[in-house]
Amino acid sequence: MDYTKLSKEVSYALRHAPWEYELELNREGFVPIGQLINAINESGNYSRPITVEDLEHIIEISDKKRHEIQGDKIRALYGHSIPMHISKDLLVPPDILYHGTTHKTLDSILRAGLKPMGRQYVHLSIDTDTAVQVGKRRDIVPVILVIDAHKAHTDGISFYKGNDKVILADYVSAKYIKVK
Ligand code: HQG
Repeated sequence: MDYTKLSKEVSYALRHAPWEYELELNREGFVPIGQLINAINESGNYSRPITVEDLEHIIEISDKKRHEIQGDKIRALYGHSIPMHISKDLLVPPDILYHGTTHKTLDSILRAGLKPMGRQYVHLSIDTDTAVQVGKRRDIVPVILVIDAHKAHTDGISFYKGNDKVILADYVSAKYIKVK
């Protein structure tokens, strides 16, 4: 079983294109596991039909906690780009958060702030290691931004839970952002 391929397909279905799998996400982004399994198995893309144990396995072995199973439902914890708004739980952020990005986008971010771009939320990291990992997807030596989350939160900006390393926001104004 190609678990990397399966994890990517689950992310694609739950974050970006549930309609291609005839799935309807609830407001927290959950779908019935059985429906997701049936839809993936219809493609016949894997060496054998996938099972709920395979989905549990990709969550267990993944370096990032991307998906979550609750009872008979599964969801992506972050990353959504679908038009329907996924509701996330509010949290009080740590005082400082980080964001790893590219040199190319730095000027724009320092001018316009961090925007969700193609996704529903801005993705922030709880530590610099995570931010470096995020930024390295696009720049060999990423820029690490330091976010004054304490000040932003005090000013009334909402932060939401992604997973243990990822915190979400609707938008982060440039006034809370410094380059590390
Ligand atoms: C940038 C992955 C210009 C932003 C990761 C980023 C993460 C701006 C890009 C998760 C901008 C959007 C999300 C502005 C933001 N002007 N560029 N005003 N504001 N940007 O992929 O945070 O492996 O949508 O800096 O690890 O890179 O898929 O967001 O470079 O946790 O599970 O616009 O996706 O997780 O890129 O990554 P993305 P992201 P997975």
